[in-house]
Amino acid sequence: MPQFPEGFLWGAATAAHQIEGNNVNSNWWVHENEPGTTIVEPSGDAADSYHRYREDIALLAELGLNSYRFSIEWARIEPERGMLSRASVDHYRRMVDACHEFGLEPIVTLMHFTVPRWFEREGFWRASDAADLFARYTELALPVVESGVRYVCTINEPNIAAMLAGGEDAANLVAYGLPRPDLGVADALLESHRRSREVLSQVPGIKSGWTIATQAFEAADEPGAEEKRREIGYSAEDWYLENAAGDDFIGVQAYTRNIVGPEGIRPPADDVEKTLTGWEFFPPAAGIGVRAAWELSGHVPVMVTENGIATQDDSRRIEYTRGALEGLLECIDDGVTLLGYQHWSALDNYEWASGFAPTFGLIAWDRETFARTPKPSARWLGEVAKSNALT
Ligand code: GCO
Repeated sequence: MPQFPEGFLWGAATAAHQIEGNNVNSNWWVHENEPGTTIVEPSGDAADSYHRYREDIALLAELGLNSYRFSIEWARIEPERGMLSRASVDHYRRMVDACHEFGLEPIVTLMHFTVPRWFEREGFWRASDAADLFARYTELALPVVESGVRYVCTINEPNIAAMLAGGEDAANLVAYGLPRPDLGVADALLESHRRSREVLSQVPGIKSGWTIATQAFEAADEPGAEEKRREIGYSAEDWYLENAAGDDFIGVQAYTRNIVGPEGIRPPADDVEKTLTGWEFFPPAAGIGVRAAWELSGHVPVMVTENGIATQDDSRRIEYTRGALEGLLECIDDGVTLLGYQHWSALDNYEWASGFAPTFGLIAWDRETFARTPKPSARWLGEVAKSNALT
Protein backbone atom coordinates (compact mmCIF):
# COMPACT_ATOMS: atom_id res chain seq x y z
CA MET A 1 0.00 0.00 0.00
CA PRO A 2 1.60 3.31 -1.05
CA GLN A 3 2.31 5.36 2.06
CA PHE A 4 2.66 9.12 2.45
CA PRO A 5 5.66 10.46 4.38
CA GLU A 6 5.55 10.44 8.17
CA GLY A 7 4.05 13.62 9.60
CA PHE A 8 2.23 14.39 6.36
CA LEU A 9 -0.23 17.26 6.93
CA TRP A 10 -3.70 16.09 5.95
CA GLY A 11 -6.19 18.89 6.08
CA ALA A 12 -8.73 21.14 4.49
CA ALA A 13 -8.47 24.81 3.62
CA THR A 14 -10.74 27.82 3.91
CA ALA A 15 -10.46 31.58 3.53
CA ALA A 16 -11.94 34.02 6.03
CA HIS A 17 -14.14 36.00 3.65
CA GLN A 18 -15.54 32.86 2.08
CA ILE A 19 -16.88 31.32 5.29
CA GLU A 20 -16.85 33.77 8.22
CA GLY A 21 -19.71 36.05 7.29
CA ASN A 22 -20.14 39.80 7.82
CA ASN A 23 -16.62 40.78 6.89
CA VAL A 24 -17.94 44.30 6.53
CA ASN A 25 -14.68 46.23 6.51
CA SER A 26 -13.19 44.35 3.57
CA ASN A 27 -12.99 45.58 -0.01
CA TRP A 28 -14.97 42.60 -1.29
CA TRP A 29 -17.90 43.40 0.97
CA VAL A 30 -17.96 46.85 -0.63
CA HIS A 31 -17.97 45.42 -4.16
CA GLU A 32 -20.53 42.72 -3.42
CA ASN A 33 -22.98 45.33 -2.26
CA GLU A 34 -22.36 47.99 -4.89
CA PRO A 35 -25.30 48.80 -7.17
CA GLY A 36 -24.80 47.19 -10.57
CA THR A 37 -22.14 44.75 -9.37
CA THR A 38 -21.46 41.68 -11.54
CA ILE A 39 -20.95 39.60 -8.37
CA VAL A 40 -23.98 37.33 -8.33
CA GLU A 41 -24.79 37.59 -4.62
CA PRO A 42 -23.30 39.08 -1.44
CA SER A 43 -21.48 36.93 1.14
CA GLY A 44 -23.76 38.02 4.00
CA ASP A 45 -23.50 35.58 6.90
CA ALA A 46 -21.61 33.09 4.69
CA ALA A 47 -21.20 29.88 6.75
CA ASP A 48 -21.04 31.89 10.01
CA SER A 49 -17.71 30.27 10.74
CA TYR A 50 -16.63 33.42 12.58
CA HIS A 51 -18.84 32.16 15.39
CA ARG A 52 -18.84 28.43 14.61
CA TYR A 53 -15.09 27.89 14.16
CA ARG A 54 -14.81 25.62 17.20
CA GLU A 55 -17.45 23.32 15.82
CA ASP A 56 -15.73 23.33 12.41
CA ILE A 57 -12.33 22.58 13.87
CA ALA A 58 -13.72 19.83 16.11
CA LEU A 59 -15.47 18.27 13.09
CA LEU A 60 -12.30 18.23 10.96
CA ALA A 61 -10.44 16.53 13.80
CA GLU A 62 -13.22 14.01 14.32
CA LEU A 63 -13.11 13.13 10.62
CA GLY A 64 -9.44 12.17 11.01
CA LEU A 65 -7.62 15.17 9.54
CA ASN A 66 -4.57 16.50 11.36
CA SER A 67 -4.37 20.10 10.09
CA TYR A 68 -6.49 23.09 9.11
CA ARG A 69 -5.51 25.90 6.76
CA PHE A 70 -7.48 29.08 7.43
CA SER A 71 -6.91 32.77 6.83
CA ILE A 72 -6.99 35.70 9.19
CA GLU A 73 -8.62 38.89 7.99
CA TRP A 74 -6.58 42.08 7.68
CA ALA A 75 -9.83 44.09 7.52
CA ARG A 76 -10.78 42.83 10.97
CA ILE A 77 -7.34 43.22 12.56
CA GLU A 78 -6.82 46.73 11.13
CA PRO A 79 -10.34 47.98 10.30
CA GLU A 80 -9.13 51.56 9.82
CA ARG A 81 -5.63 52.56 8.83
CA GLY A 82 -3.44 52.39 11.93
CA MET A 83 -6.25 51.10 14.18
CA LEU A 84 -5.53 47.74 15.82
CA SER A 85 -8.49 45.57 16.85
CA ARG A 86 -7.19 43.58 19.81
CA ALA A 87 -10.49 41.74 19.97
CA SER A 88 -9.96 40.43 16.42
CA VAL A 89 -6.39 39.37 17.18
CA ASP A 90 -7.75 37.52 20.24
CA HIS A 91 -10.38 35.87 18.08
CA TYR A 92 -7.75 34.40 15.76
CA ARG A 93 -5.60 33.39 18.72
CA ARG A 94 -8.57 31.43 20.00
CA MET A 95 -8.80 29.72 16.62
CA VAL A 96 -5.16 28.66 16.88
CA ASP A 97 -5.81 27.47 20.44
CA ALA A 98 -8.83 25.47 19.26
CA CYS A 99 -6.70 23.79 16.61
CA HIS A 100 -4.21 22.73 19.26
CA GLU A 101 -6.97 21.61 21.60
CA PHE A 102 -8.41 19.30 18.94
CA GLY A 103 -5.03 18.15 17.66
CA LEU A 104 -4.92 20.00 14.34
CA GLU A 105 -1.81 21.74 13.01
CA PRO A 106 -2.90 25.32 12.21
CA ILE A 107 -1.70 26.66 8.85
CA VAL A 108 -2.40 30.38 8.78
CA THR A 109 -2.77 32.58 5.68
CA LEU A 110 -2.26 36.30 6.28
CA MET A 111 -3.97 37.58 3.12
CA HIS A 112 -6.42 35.53 1.08
CA PHE A 113 -7.44 38.07 -1.62
CA THR A 114 -9.41 40.43 0.62
CA VAL A 115 -7.91 43.64 2.02
CA PRO A 116 -9.34 46.39 4.24
CA ARG A 117 -11.50 48.87 2.37
CA TRP A 118 -9.15 51.70 3.35
CA PHE A 119 -6.21 49.87 1.77
CA GLU A 120 -8.00 49.56 -1.56
CA ARG A 121 -9.22 53.16 -1.38
CA GLU A 122 -5.70 54.42 -0.79
CA GLY A 123 -4.19 52.81 -3.87
CA PHE A 124 -4.36 49.05 -3.23
CA TRP A 125 -1.19 47.17 -4.30
CA ARG A 126 -0.23 50.14 -6.48
CA ALA A 127 0.22 52.43 -3.47
CA SER A 128 3.88 53.33 -2.98
CA ASP A 129 3.70 52.20 0.68
CA ALA A 130 1.78 48.94 0.03
CA ALA A 131 4.66 46.72 1.20
CA ASP A 132 5.20 48.86 4.33
CA LEU A 133 1.52 48.53 5.17
CA PHE A 134 1.56 44.76 4.65
CA ALA A 135 4.69 44.42 6.80
CA ARG A 136 3.00 46.47 9.53
CA TYR A 137 -0.11 44.29 9.32
CA THR A 138 2.15 41.23 9.70
CA GLU A 139 3.52 42.80 12.91
CA LEU A 140 -0.02 43.36 14.18
CA ALA A 141 -0.81 39.71 13.45
CA LEU A 142 2.31 38.35 15.20
CA PRO A 143 0.48 37.46 18.44
CA VAL A 144 -1.69 35.08 16.40
CA VAL A 145 1.20 33.19 14.85
CA GLU A 146 3.37 33.37 17.98
CA SER A 147 0.85 31.25 19.79
CA GLY A 148 2.15 28.06 18.21
CA VAL A 149 1.79 28.30 14.44
CA ARG A 150 4.49 26.57 12.35
CA TYR A 151 3.31 27.34 8.82
CA VAL A 152 2.32 30.78 7.60
CA CYS A 153 1.20 31.55 4.06
CA THR A 154 1.86 35.25 3.49
CA ILE A 155 -0.09 35.98 0.31
CA ASN A 156 -2.61 33.66 -1.32
CA GLU A 157 -2.29 33.34 -5.09
CA PRO A 158 -0.36 36.54 -5.81
CA ASN A 159 -0.54 35.50 -9.47
CA ILE A 160 -4.33 35.73 -9.41
CA ALA A 161 -4.27 38.84 -7.21
CA ALA A 162 -2.08 40.57 -9.81
CA MET A 163 -4.71 39.80 -12.45
CA LEU A 164 -7.55 40.94 -10.21
CA ALA A 165 -5.74 44.19 -9.54
CA GLY A 166 -5.06 44.52 -13.25
CA GLY A 167 -8.39 46.32 -13.39
CA GLU A 168 -10.20 43.37 -14.94
CA ASP A 169 -13.65 42.45 -13.84
CA ALA A 170 -13.44 39.88 -11.04
CA ALA A 171 -16.00 37.73 -12.83
CA ASN A 172 -13.34 37.02 -15.46
CA LEU A 173 -11.53 34.95 -12.93
CA VAL A 174 -14.21 32.35 -12.77
CA ALA A 175 -14.52 32.25 -16.53
CA TYR A 176 -11.64 30.63 -18.38
CA GLY A 177 -9.86 33.65 -19.76
CA LEU A 178 -6.99 34.77 -17.60
CA PRO A 179 -6.57 38.55 -17.75
CA ARG A 180 -3.03 39.87 -18.16
CA PRO A 181 -1.31 40.31 -14.82
CA ASP A 182 -0.36 43.84 -13.78
CA LEU A 183 3.41 43.51 -13.47
CA GLY A 184 3.72 46.54 -11.18
CA VAL A 185 1.30 44.84 -8.83
CA ALA A 186 3.24 41.57 -9.11
CA ASP A 187 6.40 43.39 -7.98
CA ALA A 188 4.54 45.01 -5.08
CA LEU A 189 3.19 41.64 -4.01
CA LEU A 190 6.65 40.11 -4.11
CA GLU A 191 8.07 42.95 -2.03
CA SER A 192 5.16 42.61 0.41
CA HIS A 193 5.77 38.88 0.67
CA ARG A 194 9.47 39.39 1.38
CA ARG A 195 8.90 42.11 3.96
CA SER A 196 6.28 39.97 5.65
CA ARG A 197 8.68 37.01 5.77
CA GLU A 198 11.27 39.25 7.39
CA VAL A 199 8.82 40.19 10.14
CA LEU A 200 7.80 36.55 10.60
CA SER A 201 11.42 35.45 10.91
CA GLN A 202 11.43 37.02 14.40
CA VAL A 203 9.34 34.06 15.52
CA PRO A 204 11.61 31.07 16.19
CA GLY A 205 10.81 27.99 14.14
CA ILE A 206 8.18 29.60 11.94
CA LYS A 207 8.09 28.60 8.27
CA SER A 208 6.66 30.99 5.71
CA GLY A 209 5.93 30.94 2.02
CA TRP A 210 3.42 32.10 -0.56
CA THR A 211 0.82 29.98 -2.33
CA ILE A 212 0.57 29.94 -6.10
CA ALA A 213 -2.37 29.02 -8.36
CA THR A 214 -0.77 26.55 -10.74
CA GLN A 215 -2.57 26.24 -14.06
CA ALA A 216 -1.10 23.19 -15.85
CA PHE A 217 -0.74 25.11 -19.11
CA GLU A 218 -0.52 22.72 -22.04
CA ALA A 219 0.26 23.71 -25.62
CA ALA A 220 -2.17 22.57 -28.30
CA ASP A 221 -0.57 20.61 -31.12
CA GLU A 222 -0.44 23.62 -33.46
CA PRO A 223 2.26 25.98 -34.73
CA GLY A 224 2.80 28.90 -32.37
CA ALA A 225 1.04 27.23 -29.43
CA GLU A 226 4.20 26.27 -27.52
CA GLU A 227 5.54 29.81 -27.80
CA LYS A 228 2.27 31.22 -26.50
CA ARG A 229 2.24 28.70 -23.64
CA ARG A 230 5.71 29.81 -22.57
CA GLU A 231 4.72 33.47 -22.71
CA ILE A 232 1.51 33.03 -20.70
CA GLY A 233 3.05 30.46 -18.36
CA TYR A 234 5.94 32.72 -17.42
CA SER A 235 3.98 35.80 -16.40
CA ALA A 236 1.00 33.94 -14.91
CA GLU A 237 2.87 31.25 -12.96
CA ASP A 238 6.57 30.52 -13.46
CA TRP A 239 7.78 33.94 -12.27
CA TYR A 240 6.01 33.38 -8.94
CA LEU A 241 7.38 29.86 -8.52
CA GLU A 242 10.91 31.02 -9.30
CA ASN A 243 10.61 33.82 -6.77
CA ALA A 244 9.84 31.31 -4.04
CA ALA A 245 13.48 30.23 -4.13
CA GLY A 246 14.90 30.54 -0.62
CA ASP A 247 11.46 30.46 1.06
CA ASP A 248 10.73 27.82 3.73
CA PHE A 249 8.01 26.21 1.66
CA ILE A 250 5.79 26.91 -1.34
CA GLY A 251 2.04 26.37 -1.59
CA VAL A 252 0.52 24.83 -4.71
CA GLN A 253 -3.16 25.39 -5.51
CA ALA A 254 -4.22 23.26 -8.41
CA TYR A 255 -7.63 22.53 -9.91
CA THR A 256 -7.54 21.99 -13.65
CA ARG A 257 -5.45 22.35 -16.80
CA ASN A 258 -5.46 25.04 -19.46
CA ILE A 259 -4.92 24.29 -23.13
CA VAL A 260 -3.11 27.11 -24.90
CA GLY A 261 -3.46 27.68 -28.64
CA PRO A 262 -1.48 30.23 -30.68
CA GLU A 263 -4.29 32.71 -29.92
CA GLY A 264 -4.24 32.12 -26.13
CA ILE A 265 -6.03 30.02 -23.52
CA ARG A 266 -8.92 27.96 -24.83
CA PRO A 267 -12.11 27.07 -23.02
CA PRO A 268 -12.32 23.32 -22.28
CA ALA A 269 -13.54 21.21 -25.20
CA ASP A 270 -17.25 20.40 -25.33
CA ASP A 271 -16.76 16.71 -24.76
CA VAL A 272 -14.73 16.84 -21.52
CA GLU A 273 -16.30 16.48 -18.07
CA LYS A 274 -16.64 19.88 -16.40
CA THR A 275 -17.17 20.93 -12.80
CA LEU A 276 -19.61 23.56 -11.54
CA THR A 277 -17.05 26.29 -12.18
CA GLY A 278 -16.84 25.22 -15.85
CA TRP A 279 -13.33 23.84 -15.40
CA GLU A 280 -12.22 20.53 -16.87
CA PHE A 281 -12.29 17.63 -14.39
CA PHE A 282 -8.56 16.96 -14.37
CA PRO A 283 -7.09 15.18 -11.31
CA PRO A 284 -3.45 15.22 -12.57
CA ALA A 285 -3.40 19.03 -12.02
CA ALA A 286 -2.05 18.67 -8.45
CA GLY A 287 0.95 16.53 -9.42
CA ILE A 288 1.76 18.80 -12.37
CA GLY A 289 1.64 21.88 -10.12
CA VAL A 290 3.78 20.26 -7.45
CA ARG A 291 6.49 19.25 -9.94
CA ALA A 292 6.54 22.75 -11.46
CA ALA A 293 6.85 24.35 -8.03
CA TRP A 294 9.59 21.97 -6.91
CA GLU A 295 11.67 22.43 -10.07
CA LEU A 296 11.24 26.17 -10.63
CA SER A 297 11.82 27.12 -6.99
CA GLY A 298 15.04 25.12 -6.91
CA HIS A 299 13.66 22.39 -4.64
CA VAL A 300 11.79 24.33 -1.98
CA PRO A 301 9.55 21.94 0.05
CA VAL A 302 6.03 21.96 -1.37
CA MET A 303 2.64 21.86 0.30
CA VAL A 304 -0.58 21.41 -1.65
CA THR A 305 -2.49 24.25 -0.02
CA GLU A 306 -5.61 23.88 -2.21
CA ASN A 307 -7.04 21.20 -4.49
CA GLY A 308 -10.62 20.18 -5.10
CA ILE A 309 -13.69 20.53 -7.32
CA ALA A 310 -17.06 22.25 -7.22
CA THR A 311 -19.68 19.55 -7.72
CA GLN A 312 -23.09 18.40 -6.54
CA ASP A 313 -22.02 14.81 -7.12
CA ASP A 314 -19.86 14.00 -4.12
CA SER A 315 -18.68 10.70 -5.63
CA ARG A 316 -16.87 12.75 -8.32
CA ARG A 317 -15.13 14.68 -5.53
CA ILE A 318 -13.80 11.40 -4.16
CA GLU A 319 -12.69 10.26 -7.62
CA TYR A 320 -11.00 13.60 -8.29
CA THR A 321 -9.19 13.57 -4.96
CA ARG A 322 -8.09 9.97 -5.34
CA GLY A 323 -6.64 10.83 -8.76
CA ALA A 324 -4.89 13.89 -7.37
CA LEU A 325 -3.37 11.88 -4.50
CA GLU A 326 -2.11 9.21 -6.91
CA GLY A 327 -0.26 11.95 -8.78
CA LEU A 328 1.20 13.23 -5.51
CA LEU A 329 2.46 9.77 -4.57
CA GLU A 330 4.35 9.69 -7.86
CA CYS A 331 5.93 13.07 -7.03
CA ILE A 332 7.02 11.75 -3.63
CA ASP A 333 8.40 8.65 -5.32
CA ASP A 334 10.44 10.88 -7.60
CA GLY A 335 12.00 12.62 -4.62
CA VAL A 336 9.86 15.74 -4.20
CA THR A 337 9.63 16.93 -0.58
CA LEU A 338 5.88 17.16 -0.07
CA LEU A 339 4.71 18.45 3.31
CA GLY A 340 0.99 17.99 3.08
CA TYR A 341 -2.34 18.11 1.28
CA GLN A 342 -5.01 20.67 2.14
CA HIS A 343 -8.26 19.97 0.34
CA TRP A 344 -10.27 22.94 -0.93
CA SER A 345 -12.51 23.27 0.84
CA ALA A 346 -13.51 22.29 4.36
CA LEU A 347 -16.95 23.86 3.94
CA ASP A 348 -19.10 24.81 1.00
CA ASN A 349 -18.07 28.41 0.58
CA TYR A 350 -18.74 31.78 -0.94
CA GLU A 351 -17.05 31.42 -4.31
CA TRP A 352 -16.39 35.12 -4.90
CA ALA A 353 -18.14 36.48 -7.99
CA SER A 354 -20.04 33.19 -8.46
CA GLY A 355 -21.71 33.29 -5.05
CA PHE A 356 -22.67 30.12 -3.18
CA ALA A 357 -23.63 27.89 -6.13
CA PRO A 358 -20.25 26.19 -6.82
CA THR A 359 -19.99 23.81 -3.88
CA PHE A 360 -16.37 22.90 -3.12
CA GLY A 361 -16.93 21.65 0.43
CA LEU A 362 -16.26 18.39 2.18
CA ILE A 363 -18.88 19.62 4.61
CA ALA A 364 -22.30 21.04 3.67
CA TRP A 365 -24.26 23.45 5.87
CA ASP A 366 -27.86 24.57 6.05
CA ARG A 367 -28.47 28.09 4.74
CA GLU A 368 -30.90 28.85 7.56
CA THR A 369 -29.68 26.95 10.62
CA PHE A 370 -25.99 26.70 9.61
CA ALA A 371 -26.06 23.05 10.77
CA ARG A 372 -23.02 21.20 9.38
CA THR A 373 -23.27 17.87 7.52
CA PRO A 374 -20.08 16.10 6.43
CA LYS A 375 -20.33 14.58 2.95
CA PRO A 376 -19.09 11.04 2.18
CA SER A 377 -15.95 12.62 0.67
CA ALA A 378 -15.11 14.11 4.08
CA ARG A 379 -15.26 10.68 5.71
CA TRP A 380 -13.28 9.18 2.84
CA LEU A 381 -10.49 11.77 3.12
CA GLY A 382 -10.48 11.32 6.90
CA GLU A 383 -9.86 7.59 6.44
CA VAL A 384 -7.04 8.26 3.97
CA ALA A 385 -5.54 10.68 6.51
CA LYS A 386 -5.78 8.20 9.36
CA SER A 387 -4.06 5.44 7.40
CA ASN A 388 -1.63 7.93 5.77
CA ALA A 389 -2.07 5.88 2.61
CA LEU A 390 -4.32 5.47 -0.41
CA THR A 391 -6.19 2.23 0.08
C1 GCO B 1 -8.85 30.89 -5.40
C2 GCO B 1 -8.85 30.76 -3.93
C3 GCO B 1 -10.07 30.17 -3.38
C4 GCO B 1 -11.12 29.66 -4.33
C5 GCO B 1 -10.75 28.33 -4.91
C6 GCO B 1 -11.79 27.78 -5.87
O1 GCO B 1 -8.14 30.15 -6.05
O2 GCO B 1 -9.59 31.70 -5.93
O3 GCO B 1 -7.71 30.50 -3.29
O4 GCO B 1 -10.50 31.26 -2.66
O5 GCO B 1 -12.34 29.58 -3.70
O6 GCO B 1 -9.56 28.42 -5.60
O7 GCO B 1 -11.93 28.60 -6.97
